[in-house]
Amino acid sequence: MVLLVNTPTENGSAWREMFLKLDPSLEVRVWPDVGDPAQVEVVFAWRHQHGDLARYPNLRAVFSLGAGVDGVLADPAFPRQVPLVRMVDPNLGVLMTEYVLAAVLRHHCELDHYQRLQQSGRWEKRVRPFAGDRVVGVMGMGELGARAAGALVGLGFNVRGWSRRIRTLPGLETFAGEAGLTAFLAGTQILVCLLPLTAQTRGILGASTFSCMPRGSCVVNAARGGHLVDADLLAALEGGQLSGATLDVFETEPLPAGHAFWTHPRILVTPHIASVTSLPTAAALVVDNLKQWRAGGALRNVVDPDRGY
Ligand code: NDP
Ligand code: OXD
Repeated sequence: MVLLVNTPTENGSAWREMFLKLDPSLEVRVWPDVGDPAQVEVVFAWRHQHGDLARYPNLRAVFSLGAGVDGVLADPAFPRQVPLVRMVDPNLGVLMTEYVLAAVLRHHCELDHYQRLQQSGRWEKRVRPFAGDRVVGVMGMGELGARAAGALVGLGFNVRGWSRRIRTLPGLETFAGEAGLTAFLAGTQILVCLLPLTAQTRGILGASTFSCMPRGSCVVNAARGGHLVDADLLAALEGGQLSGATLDVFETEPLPAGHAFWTHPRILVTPHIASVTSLPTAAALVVDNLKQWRAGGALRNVVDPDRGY
C-alpha cells in the first residue's frame, strides 16, 4: 500500500520514518515526491495544498494529522466519497486539558489583571470567588471538550457543557443545540471553545454570544480562528462586556504582524500550541487503523463530511 505524507508545514520525513518503523510493509512517500500518482492509495494530510487531492485517481482514504478536519473539507478537490479519518489520540486530550486548565485558572485567579498592575507598580488585592462559584462553559463536548470539562469539575468549578446532541457527563450540567445555547451562555463567566469549525459553528464567538454572557466574562478559544469574530471580540473588550481572552488559534496563522491581538492588554496570544499531535503515538494509531482496515475491518474515526466533523 502506498501512503503519501502530505504535511508541508511538518517534518514529513520524520512521519515517514515512523510509519516505516511501525509497518515496514507500507511504501511511504513524502509530498512533493509523489512518484506515480496512480499508485497513491492513502494520503496523510495536514495543511496540504488545496487541489492536490484531485491528482490521485486510486485514492482510498485520507487521514488527518490533526483532530480538526476543516482544512481538508475546505479543499474543493477533496473527494467526498473517500473516507476521511481524523486524529483521535488520548494524548491530544491530555495536552488540551492542560491548556484549558491553565487558561481558565489564569482568568479565574485574575493573573492577567495582576500582570497589568505589576506593570504600573501597584500592590492592590482583590478577593476572588471560590471555584464552585465560577461558572465555566465548555462549547464542544467531544474527545477534547469532555475531558477538559471533567478536569475542571475535578478542580471544583461549576462546569456546564454544550454540544449538538445532549450529553450526560458526571458533575456537570449539559445543554444542546440552538435551543440550549442561550441558557448555556447565561451565567457562563469563562467560555471555552472546543468546537470543530463547520458552517454552523463559524463565527459563533461573536457579539450575539458575548451579549448573552454576564458582563466582564472571559473567552478561551483553543478550537479554530474561524470561530471568533475578531472585531466583535475587540469591541466586547473595549466596552467591558468581556474582560479578557486567551486565544490559541487565528483565522490567519501565524497571526499577521500588526494584528490588534498582538499588543492588546487583555488578550493572551499563543501560537496554536494548545495541543500538538504527538508523532509516535499518533503514527501508531494511524498504522493500527490501516492494518485493521487492510485486514477487512472498518476504519475508525471516520468523519461525516456533511456534518463537517
Ligand atoms: P469532536 O468531534 O470529538 O467533538 C466535537 C464536539 O463539538 C461534539 O461534542 C459535538 O457535538 C460538538 N459540536 C459540533 N458541532 C456543533 C454544533 N453545531 N453545535 C453544538 N455543538 C457542536 O472533536 P474534538 O474534541 O476531537 O476536537 C474539537 C476541535 O478542537 C477540533 O475540531 C479542532 O478544531 C480543535 N483542536 C485544536 C487544537 C489546538 O491545538 N488548538 C488541537 C486539537 C484540536 P456532539 O457531541 O453532539 O456530536
Ligand atoms: C488539530 C490541531 O486539529 O492541532 O489537531 O489544531
